[in-house]
Amino acid sequence: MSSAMKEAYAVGAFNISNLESLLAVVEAAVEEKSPVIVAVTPSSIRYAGLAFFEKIVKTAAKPAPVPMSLHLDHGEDVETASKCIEAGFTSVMIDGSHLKFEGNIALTKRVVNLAHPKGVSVEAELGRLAGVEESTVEEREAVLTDPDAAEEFVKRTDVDALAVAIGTSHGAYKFKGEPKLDFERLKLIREKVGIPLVLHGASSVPSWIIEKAVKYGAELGGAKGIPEEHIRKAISLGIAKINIDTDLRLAFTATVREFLVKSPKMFDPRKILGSAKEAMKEVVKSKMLLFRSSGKVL
Ligand code: PH4
Ligand code: ZN
Repeated sequence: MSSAMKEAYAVGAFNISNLESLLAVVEAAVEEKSPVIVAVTPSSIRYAGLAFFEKIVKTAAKPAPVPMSLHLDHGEDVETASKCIEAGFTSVMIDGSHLKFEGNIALTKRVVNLAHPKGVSVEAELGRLAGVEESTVEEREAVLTDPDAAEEFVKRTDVDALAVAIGTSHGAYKFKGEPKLDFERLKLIREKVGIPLVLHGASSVPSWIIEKAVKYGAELGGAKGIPEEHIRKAISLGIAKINIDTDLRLAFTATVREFLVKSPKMFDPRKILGSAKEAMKEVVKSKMLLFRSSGKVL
């Protein structure tokens, strides 16, 4: 991520929850010659088990001619982070963003102390990923990352990457009106914080995917994401890691719906899920081009 920061590109962190999403991410990274971060959350770990992800990601990463790291996304507690460190994850996020400043520092510091001796890097989050478009100035200040607090947080915790809140949120319904991010705030944070900055909730919710899903029966009225020009600007202002989950989920859903309608006689899961894998792979490849991480592996 440090070279991403210097060269003004970002590495994508793509959430996986099954074999097909992993294959999509790995194949895209190999074809795009791009470094990639494979991310799993505690809810995915509850779904399929830590050992499953550890084994399939390591198996896929070994022969891959590109750097692939395995990352815990939104780690909830020291125990989960510790299990992932022991299992050989390359980085872990500890998300203390729901805690008060001192509580977040204390939790993050505990994970840093466990991770660093094992060579595992740590991402933390300051500020909350909540929609702020209809908030008052006071409410926005309570939710978005304060640049001075970010500086102090990084100094006191020794984290390796910091997720910042500048107006993005998770999921497919990020804005009711015009998508707006607080780029001034991002600029100030960048001036005060020297480590890589991370943008969560960065899916663009492409209209072509929504239209396909809706055509085949999905109900997704009002879905809206982060415009691609906002992503370019965020990278130019110092974002070096970008998290994407929703766009892969949408591509999966739209494609499975279309496939089942168009091929009513098909009942081979490899064909059904294989079509979804191809669609997710195209999304990942387009993100790598957008983030300018394509072609970075010589
Ligand atoms: N993430 C993904 C979080 C997914 O518990 P869970 O597996 O549902 O959590 O960290 C993101 O930042 C994704 O952003 P996006 O929704 O805009 O893709
Ligand atoms: Zn996130």
